[in-house]
Amino acid sequence: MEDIRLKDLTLDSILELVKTKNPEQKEFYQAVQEVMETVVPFIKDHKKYQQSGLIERLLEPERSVMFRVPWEDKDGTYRVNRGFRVQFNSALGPYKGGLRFHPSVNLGIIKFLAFEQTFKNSLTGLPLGGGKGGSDFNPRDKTDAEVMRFCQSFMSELRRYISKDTDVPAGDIGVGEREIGYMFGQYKRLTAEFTGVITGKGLAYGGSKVRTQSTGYGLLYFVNEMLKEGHGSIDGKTVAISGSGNVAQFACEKAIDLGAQVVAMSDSNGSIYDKDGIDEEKLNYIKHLKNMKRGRIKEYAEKYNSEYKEVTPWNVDCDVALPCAAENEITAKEAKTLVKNKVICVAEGANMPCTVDAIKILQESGVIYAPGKATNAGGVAVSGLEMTQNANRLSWSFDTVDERLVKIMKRIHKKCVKYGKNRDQINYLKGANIAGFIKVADAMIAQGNV
Ligand code: NDP
Ligand code: 2IT
Repeated sequence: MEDIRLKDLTLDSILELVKTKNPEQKEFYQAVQEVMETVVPFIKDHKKYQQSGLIERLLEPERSVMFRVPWEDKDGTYRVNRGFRVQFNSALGPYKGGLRFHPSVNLGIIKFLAFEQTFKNSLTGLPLGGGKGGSDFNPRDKTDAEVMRFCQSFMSELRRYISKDTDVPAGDIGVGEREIGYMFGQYKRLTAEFTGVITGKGLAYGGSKVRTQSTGYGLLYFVNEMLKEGHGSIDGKTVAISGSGNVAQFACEKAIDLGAQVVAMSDSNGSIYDKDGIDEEKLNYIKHLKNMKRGRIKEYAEKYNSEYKEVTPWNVDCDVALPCAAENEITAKEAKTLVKNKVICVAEGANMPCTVDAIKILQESGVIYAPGKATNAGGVAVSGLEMTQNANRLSWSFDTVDERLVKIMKRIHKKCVKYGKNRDQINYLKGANIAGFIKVADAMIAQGNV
């Protein structure tokens, strides 16, 4: 049998290689396709990036770890989950990226997230490599004590592969302040070190101000920049948001703050439609419902007498759609519905919420669309600022961090325009992919064939 290797630098050959080497990792394949569709034509025009081995190295994680996570449930039964950490690329700095606890987690999902993270982190301009991890554990129906035992067991193994200077995890779906606290506590206990090994920590023990808000706020700062290119601003626009977790809550908060009207939010069971708009008080209810009670969005509809349907939130009249839940929530079907309803802008709070077909439909219909690696980079950017504060034993004010976040999002927007502008149109996908690629590729070339 012949060696499996890249035949040439065409999109077809690259995708064939990825498929052959990673059968069944469909989300990873999709993420590579999305990046390479725009990066391959760029490489064709730039000889430097045709260097042998560069693309193969970019598509192969430096290291993938899978491990057993045994824990004891409330009935005294011993349970076993699978843990993952994919350290994708360290060309720009220590691996950086969140941990996801959700039953759908598998190696392909973590690889797609770590691959995307590499480009996202590059776009932030901070010295961060790309990684991601997690487990197929579902924290949703567990007691606090069960979650704590699980997190302790997870960290007992993960600690072998991470440190403040090599790999710094954070939260993602199913991993919020509670889980981060338990994992940080266990790392500290096992290593006897109080270091910034994980970000998204509570403010009492080394967390950064604005980290909780940063992904959602950053998304809105970016959307405002997008709308300034010919559509005014976010002020007065109608917004639909999917999800009601961390990213969705703070996207909603900043949208309200900037004068928009948010009419829809959701969870994995269904969505609410509130034609009067979600105001600050109603949002506080959602935060309490989701973060403290760990309840369902349906309860919002009961409390505020609004509509609830067991469907996605995309079939509503809105100017701006912000998918902030999970991958592939907007397929061709939802994209067509959004276009029919005259959406102006779709910006991703989640990672890869739009399928490849959905993106094409949006772009071809003149909707301004921007990918998560640009629009949701505010979360990891403030994580990077948390690392800096921890390393210097400092704690910056809310305004200081927020101002830096605004600057970072504006800078990312500029980079997207620089590499994505074609006459009057800005292709944000192209701009984000190429700008993210250049920095990583330059660093990889400089560091040799490693
Ligand atoms: P949370 O766990 O706080 O919230 C997730 C939300 O999405 C919940 O409302 C959840 O509903 C919903 N959801 C999860 N899976 C699905 C699904 N398959 N279909 C429909 N709804 C679903 O996570 P985050 O808010 O942190 O993350 C949301 C997205 O943002 C993810 O794609 C994540 O990767 C991305 N992201 C997060 C960052 C962060 O800093 N937290 C940074 C950048 C990106 P339910 O309660 O029913 O499960
Ligand atoms: O997808 C993401 O960028 C995150 N979940 C945040 C990663 C981080 O290290 O803050």
